[in-house]
Amino acid sequence: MYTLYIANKNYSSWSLRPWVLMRALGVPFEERLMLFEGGSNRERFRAFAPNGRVPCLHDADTVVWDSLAIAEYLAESHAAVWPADRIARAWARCAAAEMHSGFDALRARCSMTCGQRVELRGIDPALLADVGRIDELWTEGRGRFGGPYLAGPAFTAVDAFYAPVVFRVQTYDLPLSDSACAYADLMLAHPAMREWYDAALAETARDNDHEREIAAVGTVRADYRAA
Ligand SMILES: N[C@@H](CCC(=O)N[C@@H](CS)C(=O)NCC(=O)O)C(=O)O
Repeated sequence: MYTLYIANKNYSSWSLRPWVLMRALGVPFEERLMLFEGGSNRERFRAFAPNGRVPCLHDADTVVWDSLAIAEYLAESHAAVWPADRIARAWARCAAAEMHSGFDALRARCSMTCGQRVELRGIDPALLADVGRIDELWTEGRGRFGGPYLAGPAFTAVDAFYAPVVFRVQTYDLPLSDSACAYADLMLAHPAMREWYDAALAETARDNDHEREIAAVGTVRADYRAA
């Protein structure tokens, strides 16, 4: 049985990727939720991950400590992680890698907070460019591979990598085309996404660093999290 270490479901975008992938694919795992405690969590997290970060997957003695590496590790035993079609698989890997190594403005300005609705003070050109590229990718993938998911008929790792963006779209009401909005709606209705979202809303722990980051970029219009 796999063990997946993650952090607060409300905030931890990197944790969401392998969690939603494994849930959507029906891969059984035990979840260990480690709460953020303000400041750096790295020393505490080093108890289970050599880099002191979440997510981290344990499979007996094997430790895999990066979300993309986790997806690739799972793919060796679970064929459904990536699309079956070779061209769709290459595209899905590129799009997941692009998310893994880019979109700095989106990460910096729109920190994931599933349970809140935030009106941004403004959308600067760098953020607009990131949102535009996401729209382009989502529209291209669904157009090329027939949808409704990014690389074809099934939920695969590339959808898991964009799952945190879907929650950000909902939180910050990011400007997307109708086709990209339709994909976000599809993802928000997925049972694995709903399970994560419901658990995020039920969390009562708050991390001051995340809360400060969110308050700095906009006005919180609604907060659906448990008090
Ligand atoms: N490249 C890593 C990044 C993981 C990451 O940055 N995780 C953050 C939380 S979402 C973390 O553990 N931060 C702990 C800290 O810095 O205190 C991955 O893909 O897994």
